[in-house]
Amino acid sequence: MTKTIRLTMAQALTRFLARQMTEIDGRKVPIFGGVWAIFGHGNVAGIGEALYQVRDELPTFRAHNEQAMAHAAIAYAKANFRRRFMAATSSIGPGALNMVTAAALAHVNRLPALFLPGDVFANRIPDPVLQQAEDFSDGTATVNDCFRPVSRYFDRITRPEQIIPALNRAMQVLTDPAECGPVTLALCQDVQAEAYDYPESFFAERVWHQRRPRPDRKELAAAVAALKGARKPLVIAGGGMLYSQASGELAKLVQGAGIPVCETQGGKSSLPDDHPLNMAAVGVTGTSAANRLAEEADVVLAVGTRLQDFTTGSWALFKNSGKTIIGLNVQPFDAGKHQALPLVADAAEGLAELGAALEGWKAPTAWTDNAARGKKDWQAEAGKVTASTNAAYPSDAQVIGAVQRAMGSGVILLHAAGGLPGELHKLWQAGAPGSYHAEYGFSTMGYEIAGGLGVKMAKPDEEVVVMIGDGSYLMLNSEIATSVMLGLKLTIVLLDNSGYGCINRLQMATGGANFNNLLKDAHHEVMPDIDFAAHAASLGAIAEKVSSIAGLETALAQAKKNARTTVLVIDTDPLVSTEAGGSWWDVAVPEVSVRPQVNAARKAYDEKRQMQKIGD
Ligand SMILES: Cc1ncc(C[n+]2csc(CCOP(=O)(O)OP(=O)(O)O)c2C)c(N)n1
Ligand SMILES: [Mg+2]
Repeated sequence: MTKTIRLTMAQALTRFLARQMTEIDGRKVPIFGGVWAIFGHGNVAGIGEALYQVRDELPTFRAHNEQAMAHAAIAYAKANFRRRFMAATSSIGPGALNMVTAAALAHVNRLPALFLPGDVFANRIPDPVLQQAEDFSDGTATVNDCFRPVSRYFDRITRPEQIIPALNRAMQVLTDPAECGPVTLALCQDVQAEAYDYPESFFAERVWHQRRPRPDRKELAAAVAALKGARKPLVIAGGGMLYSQASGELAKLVQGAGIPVCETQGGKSSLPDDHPLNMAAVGVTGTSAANRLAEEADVVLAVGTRLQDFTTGSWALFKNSGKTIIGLNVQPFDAGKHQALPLVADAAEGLAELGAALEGWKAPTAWTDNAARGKKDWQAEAGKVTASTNAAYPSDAQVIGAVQRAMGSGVILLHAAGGLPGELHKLWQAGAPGSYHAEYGFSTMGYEIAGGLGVKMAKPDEEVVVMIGDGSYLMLNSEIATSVMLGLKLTIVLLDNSGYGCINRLQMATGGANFNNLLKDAHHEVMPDIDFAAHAASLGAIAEKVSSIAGLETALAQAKKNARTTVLVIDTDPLVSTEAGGSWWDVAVPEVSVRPQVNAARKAYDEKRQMQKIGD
């Protein structure tokens, strides 16, 4: 007879999560690094009690905002190259909905996270309960249905035994490199507390390993033939390269064949910045070294990338109309984009097999030498814009230079939104794989600080540096207090340009009037004068406002020694960004306007659109 154990659904769930393991560097560790929780009536009695029971094996962490705690969970998974992840549980209603944006972030970035929002009563007896959104026409709809389009797997648990197949499916999705993304299990409040006789075997320890599919023979042969015919080959390294930990295979292939490499935001640090074949950032925020090659490339090996518009310059960057794209991707959806020759495989496996098949073949040396010259030119340009200055309002690039000089390439640098992503993509000299952590798939303002916290949980021995604008800081800063509380030190560099600087620049570039972006251009009775250092200090951080680039470097040297989260604030110029490098980006300009500046911008826009290519 099957041995069973009588548990509530919530107890079964937490016990199951605690028994899921993985192996990292030959060591068995829990695959869930813990559970983030903010309790309310929808989860405190059920999941809350159950988490308490397993607190030694599966720690629970308390946060201040559900979106932020989910950001931390997602960043934890990214920093672990998707080998380990976390869960996040909320009450019903606002707590649950606060996590929806984060679920979308994980969905876009293909990152695993388990969302466990509380849900309404399955028995419907006390309806409507506090925070229940009643639907006039659909008795089954709850606010948690908002998770459906942003979850790779969604389920609502309305009976305790449903958790068995649901958790089985959840683990499949969380650990599958192709399907990987957020899983939402909406947990009806009454069902969390309901008991069932669960088979004991359900709670047996299980060790999960990352699947590494190898390429199909025909697809491999077609890709090899295309590469052997190339005169101007180029590799694009995307985030999948890092998730697959394929840097060694990449270096071997490109060094053997003399193929230059460029990197997306997600793929930056696939090769160290100083690798001679690394042209670094590609696309809208790319280096001139990478983009001039992208314009000419005849065979583009796109590895682990979604080919989003920032990478392709809205499909105006790759100008060689006879080009072939090879999509080396573990997910067929991505591998076949834009008529690419698909090469469906794990990046490391695919690169290793390509490397073996290409042994002895070399790209024309003129092409490889041309790449090396471009890299030298770019480094000279980058050196100029990041050099130290006495300017009262330095540029973002000058602040980046200071952070790089003070912290080196050995830190983990994190950013997400504002002007910084573009500047850092171009200018940051990344070190080891994973040392550059960009959330630029969803570019979520407010990811930065909570994301830094998640990275620090994953890599407690690393120095984590968060770079953030004043706008993102004001949107979501509360987890500074959590970082202090948990003893997880971050160094946060806050660039205060008094507003949404990058959107103001975009507004001007599209002919718009300066309107509603910088604080001075927004409706106000009193011009805000926010004391960010005082604010950060009130949350428990060590905080200082510096008044110069040199002052920032001194303060960063001290921050390195601090044991507690440190916030350094510096005023910056909202109008300056790095002109060098870059490529066109499709942002639709109004066809009709009373503003001549808009009409001029539209004319230029129509001309630029002629460069866009679809299907060739
Ligand atoms: C949640 C969210 N809302 C809006 C945007 C659109 N957006 C992108 S950058 C930006 C301004 C960011 O301001 P700040 O953090 O001060 O950086 P800056 O542009 O000044 O460098 C806005 C509003 C976004 N990316 N995310
Ligand atoms: Mg700003």
